[in-house]
Amino acid sequence: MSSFQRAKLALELFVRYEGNPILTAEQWPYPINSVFNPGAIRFNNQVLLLNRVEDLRGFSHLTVARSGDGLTNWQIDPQPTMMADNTTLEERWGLEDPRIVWLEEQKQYAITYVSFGAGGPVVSLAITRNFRTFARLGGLIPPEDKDACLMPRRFNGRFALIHRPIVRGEAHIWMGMSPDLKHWGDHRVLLKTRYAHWDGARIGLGCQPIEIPEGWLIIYHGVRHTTASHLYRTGMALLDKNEPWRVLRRGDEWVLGPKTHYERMGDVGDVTFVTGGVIMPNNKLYLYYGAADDKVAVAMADVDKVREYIMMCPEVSE
Ligand code: BMA
Repeated sequence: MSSFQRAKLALELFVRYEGNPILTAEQWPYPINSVFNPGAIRFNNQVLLLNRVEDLRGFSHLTVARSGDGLTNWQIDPQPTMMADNTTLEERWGLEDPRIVWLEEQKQYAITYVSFGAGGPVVSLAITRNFRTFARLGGLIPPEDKDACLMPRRFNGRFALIHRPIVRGEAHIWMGMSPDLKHWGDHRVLLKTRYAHWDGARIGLGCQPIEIPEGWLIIYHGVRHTTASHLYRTGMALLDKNEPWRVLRRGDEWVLGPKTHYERMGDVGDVTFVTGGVIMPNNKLYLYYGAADDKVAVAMADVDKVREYIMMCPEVSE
């Protein structure tokens, strides 16, 4: 398989839903500026999106929208589902970019989101059974940190968190371990930015890690700075199933990037920012993403083709 053939597969892997964008500010039951970067999960035989909604002060909160087919007839909660707790320093300026995962042991959903407070953006954890009431477990690792998700189960007795701290101005993807979801250690870099590539300036986790027979599929965003804008695109990597701190493969090319008018124009143009992934009963992977930081869109791929693609990607040697 030549690199041209693989690049062709990468280009054709994800197909945008023709009804995109699926959620916009105009549809909202109360006045807002924008809706984008949703966490996504299957819940009660529906697709549930926990959307980042920006109000007219520029602060964000989270609101649920549900749909049977994950594409149409979205039922949006009439009020914000999860508001920032303005009495805390941590959540002073809002809640952003949630990722959702089902914790197998706790039988609850874990939501990692960015709390935007005086100390800078920090990753916070909330737990829920029903997406109506949320137990807040607070900030996990000191700021500046974003783009985080828990793995759904323990490895060698410990929980694993994928996250994106800024260290010495560098924005790589890290993994930390914890026995109790409170104390974190054994921090290590999983994936680094790649100089001069599409993911050379910054990277961060996209949606929750997705378990496939070959390991954990990682969808991540990469940023390229140009004279005109910051291009936010999406690529893939594969982690070992039992030792997810080991990166097995990483794609050279991106698989989704700003092309359509709704991705190129908006509050922040040239952004595709994946935050939710759902495997549907038809064996398709639906990726939910913020388009230009003001609307929600979805792109779909055959899970078998995604697996074929990632196994064609170069192996990563440690
Ligand atoms: C990142 C995050 C996202 C946003 C993206 C593009 O740093 O803040 O919320 O979608 O930038 O503007």
